[in-house]
This record gives sequence, C-alpha cells and structure tokens, in this order.
Amino acid sequence: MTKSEQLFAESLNHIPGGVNSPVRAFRGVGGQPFFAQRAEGARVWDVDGNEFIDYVGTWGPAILGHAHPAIIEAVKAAADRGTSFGIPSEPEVRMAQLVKDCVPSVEKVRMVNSGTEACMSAIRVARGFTDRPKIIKFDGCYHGHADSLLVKAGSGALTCGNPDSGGVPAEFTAHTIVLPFNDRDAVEQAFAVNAGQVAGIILEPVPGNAGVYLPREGYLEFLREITTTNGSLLIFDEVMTGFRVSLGGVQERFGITPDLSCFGKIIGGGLPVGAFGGRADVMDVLAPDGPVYQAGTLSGNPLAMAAGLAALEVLKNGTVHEQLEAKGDRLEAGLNAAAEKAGIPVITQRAGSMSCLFFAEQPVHNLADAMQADRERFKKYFHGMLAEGVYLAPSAFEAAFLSAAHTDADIDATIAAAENVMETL
Ligand code: KE4
Repeated sequence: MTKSEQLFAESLNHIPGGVNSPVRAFRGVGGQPFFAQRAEGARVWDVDGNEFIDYVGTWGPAILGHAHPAIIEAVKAAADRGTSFGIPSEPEVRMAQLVKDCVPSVEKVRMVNSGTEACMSAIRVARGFTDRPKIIKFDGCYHGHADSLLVKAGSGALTCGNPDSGGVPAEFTAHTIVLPFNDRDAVEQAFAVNAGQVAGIILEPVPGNAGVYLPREGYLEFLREITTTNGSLLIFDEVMTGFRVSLGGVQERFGITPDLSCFGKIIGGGLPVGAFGGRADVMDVLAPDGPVYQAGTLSGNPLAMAAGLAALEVLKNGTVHEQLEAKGDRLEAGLNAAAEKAGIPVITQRAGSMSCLFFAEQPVHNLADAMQADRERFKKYFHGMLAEGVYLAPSAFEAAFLSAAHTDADIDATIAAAENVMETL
C-alpha cells in the first residue's frame, strides 16, 4: 500500500468521501487521489515522493507557481504581526485600491473568504439594489455552492428553477432562471416572460466549469445591452478568470463593463479569499450604509491580504500575462499535434493560460456540446498523463491552468507525455 492509499483509507473514516471538496476524490476519473506533500513552482510532490508537473495550480490560484517567494515572504511577515484582527487594517485599503487599479469597473469592493461567498453576496446585492427577486444564470456555469445558485436547467427552467443538489428546497431556487450559454433567444425570452422581475444575470464570462468555452462574437455585448435595457445588473463571476485571462479579467480582454464582479482564487495568492465589487451606487446598498446585510469574522484577514497583495503586485508590475499567452500557444499547438499524430479527434479551447482539451469533433459552445465529448477517453488520458508525471484536473469538465513557473521545457515534457498517452487511447 502506498502512503497516499493509507491516508485515503484513514481519511474515509473521518471526512465525507475522504475529501474536503468533492472533485478532489477522483470520482470523475476513477481511482484514488494522491496526497500532497509539498508544491513549488510548477511542480507538486506526493507523500510517496512522486513528482508531477501541475496543471491544476490549486484550482487556479497558483498563477505565479506554487510557493512564490514574494508571497511566502509577505505571509511570514504578516504572521509575525498577528494572524487576525477583526479590526480594520491598512492592507485591506491597499487591496481595495489595487483591485480597483486592475479592474476599472470596480469602484467599491468588499473582501470575503471564498468565491462562493463572493457570488452569493453579489446576488444579494443585486436583488437588494433592484428590489427584484429573479436571477438568470447559465447551465454549466458554476458560481459556488450557495443554495440559489446550485441549479441547472430543467424543463421549467425559463420561469422557475430546479434544485441541482440535495438539501436545497425547491422554493430556494424558484427565483433562479437557468438558460443555455451563448443562446440570445433564450435570454430575450426570459426577460419577456419575467418582465420587471430580473435582478440580474450572473455568468462566467468565459466559462471554465464545463470545460472551457468562449462567448460567441457579440454575446457579452448583447448581455450588457439587454441587462441595461431592462434595468437589471450584469454580474461577471471572474473567480476563475479574474487576474488570469488578463490583469483585468475577461472584462478587460473583451472590453465589457459589468455592474458587479466576483473574484476568488488568484486574489488570495493561495489563501482563502474572495471579493465582490463594482458600481459604487450598487455596492452602497451594503450594511452598514444600506439595508443589505453581509459580514465575515475573517474577511480582510491580514495573512490573506498579504498573500493576495503580493500576488497582484507581481502580476501588475511584470509581464506574466504576455508570457502566459505564449506558453498557452505552445502547449495548445503541441497537444493538437500529438492528437493529430495519434489520429485522435480533439478540440482544444483556450483563453490565455486557461484551457481545455475535449475529446470531441465539434467546437464546444455550451454545456450540451461539452456533454458530447468522450469522457471515457478522458479518463484514460488523465491516468496516462498522471503515470507520465503530469497532473491534470481529475475531471473532464475542469480547465487546465498554466503558471508563470511552467518553463518551455515543462511544456515540451507535457507534450511528449501526451504523445505517448494519445497513442494508447
Ligand atoms: P470557491 O468557493 O470554491 O472559492 O469558489 C467558487 C467558484 C465560483 N465561481 C467560479 C467560476 C469557480 O470556478 C468557483 C470554484 N471553482 C472550483 C472548480 N472549478 C473549485 C474547486 C472545488 O470546488 O474544489
């Protein structure tokens, strides 16, 4: 028995499914998770001494690579001053300023502890500001595990949602309208049927939770326009894309200004952080100024602010995004060539350093397309790559992330591994 196997067996006795977040359990690919010992740069080592080139990057935050020296140093220095105050502190002000510098649509921002909290709070703000109950979301987009957002499309999706998780009463999701992504007619129809009731649309502007797919030409502009026309808010969930697809996220890359944005992952430099922000007049509905309540014992935590500030400073002052663009090109071209050589049909889809390889023949524009991909083949590919020392997300529906620490040699080694594995699929 390996040490990972031992730990997992033990873990199953104490933690539901043996994991603290379901996707880590490898159910999407079969087999058992390995247990991490440490991570540095583009690499992660397990407790049995195996070394992997890592394309998960702790699910997105590690854009600078694991254990980046600037972040480690900042966290150590902050820890010496105290791990939590629950009193306002200067790093919170610096963080707010830095977020505003990076993302101009943000006029005011509040820090929270996870992406889930960010999205949940943004929705509450949208409802409070508009005094309307309904929210439009898109199937395949994930906005964390708050009750009203854990919904996928059902037959009655246009006017009332269906729960997608046990433990969520239907009444809690009755105001969530779920539509297919990239479908303008569906959105127009939803606004017609629910006139005057839609508080806002929340979306991953480049979805990355059903694989990665891009908004069709003009789609984000369309959503901007239809929300404005109807007095609803446009909410970009940039928990995954923020500070990644460009410093200013998808909104910078595509030139769209949302009313509210949600952040997580990179903004915490690897510590548990989220944030939501946007128009000052909208954010001002929050307590203590306004009637919408939102709070947090550890919000704006000094360790988390130190880590996030260090990460964002490096991103803002360096050329990381340009480098990531080139690395993304290299990886994508290499994987496509490996698949072609092996005669395996693949579709690679990418926004900068965030990408996805579908075992499919047609481009993917929404969840229904993503479901057409060959998931059995992905499972084999995943385990083959892992055996070759390359750790991909253990699910066909997750993105692969490049970091500043991935070298061309790492990418070439990954492509060589893919060449070997593709031959066996
Ligand atoms: P967290 O609560 O996990 O910090 O963030 C929720 C969230 C919100 N919005 C988007 C676009 C997200 O991608 C996420 C979280 N992403 C998942 C996987 N893609 C995190 C991994 C996990 O759940 O274990």
